[in-house]
Amino acid sequence: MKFKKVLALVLTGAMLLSVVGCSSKKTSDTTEPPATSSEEKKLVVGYAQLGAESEWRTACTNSIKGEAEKRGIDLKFSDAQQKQENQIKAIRTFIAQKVDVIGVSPVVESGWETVFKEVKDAGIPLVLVDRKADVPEDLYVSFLGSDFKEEGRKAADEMATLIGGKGNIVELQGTVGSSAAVDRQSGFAEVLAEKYPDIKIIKSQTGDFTRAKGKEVMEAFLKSDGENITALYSHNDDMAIGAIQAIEEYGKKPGEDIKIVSVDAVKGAFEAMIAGKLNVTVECNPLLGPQFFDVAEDIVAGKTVQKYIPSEEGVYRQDTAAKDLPSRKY
Ligand code: GZL
Repeated sequence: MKFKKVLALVLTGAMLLSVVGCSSKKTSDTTEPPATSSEEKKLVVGYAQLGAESEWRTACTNSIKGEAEKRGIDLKFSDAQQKQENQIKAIRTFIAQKVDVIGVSPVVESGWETVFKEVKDAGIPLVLVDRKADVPEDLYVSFLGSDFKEEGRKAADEMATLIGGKGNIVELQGTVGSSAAVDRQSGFAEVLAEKYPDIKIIKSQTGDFTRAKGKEVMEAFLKSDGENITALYSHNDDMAIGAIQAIEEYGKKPGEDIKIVSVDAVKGAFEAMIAGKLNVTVECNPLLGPQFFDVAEDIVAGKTVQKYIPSEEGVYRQDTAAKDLPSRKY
């Protein structure tokens, strides 16, 4: 009998110790500092990037990734290799992952309504970055990027100054159906129609924003109209740099025999201007990371954000390129 009593006492004590142990463990838990606010409130953002087609795009991607790292944001990033179906797949993955905010640079303007409705139905705020999409405004919270039409208008005025208001232009357009290409083309054409009747666009074709395609299309322009081309208007610097190679191989001097006005203001453009092969580049700011995550954090904090947040941009010319280059950030 005595043994049983002792055993019962020992077992009871052991049980009490284990409960206290847990509770002390629990109390030790409760005495531990709460998870750091960043762990509790770590923002999770999905970004559907369109590709890696140009220097500009690389700078944009680096800005997004660098800023996320700086802010301790959990960034889920995808590169669609310039295919809309890949961007749509990425957006659906972000929905399944229940991210806090989705950012997207739409490769083209059309074909987004269905998937953007899925994002809205999932209660996830959507931010358009860099390029626009042709959807009802209630499907996205904010668009941050450049006024591409204004870039086209600036390029036309620069072109007119360069060639004395008269001449034949060939045009390298960006990706077919992209807001950047659509608006840079219309802004340029609008100003020619309004102010420069003696400047004619004799050929216009897409180079898909890449150096390789820009060179290929410029070769075709030179083959058909080589002795009749006054100047080139290129929707981005990468295609202009490709065209420069084609013009040299054809036996003419880019920037002299054929003037060149381009868009983006990436480092490669400044190097070409310093070499006298490019005349003007209209800036298009790719460093959108800080603005994008400001918007994402404001949305999550319940603040009101602007529907359209324009980028600040300038124009850069050959005569100041050597002075400007050292301070360029992309
Ligand atoms: C413009 C951006 C364009 C750049 C190109 O905001 O969408 O796409 O001008 C890039 O260099 O490929």
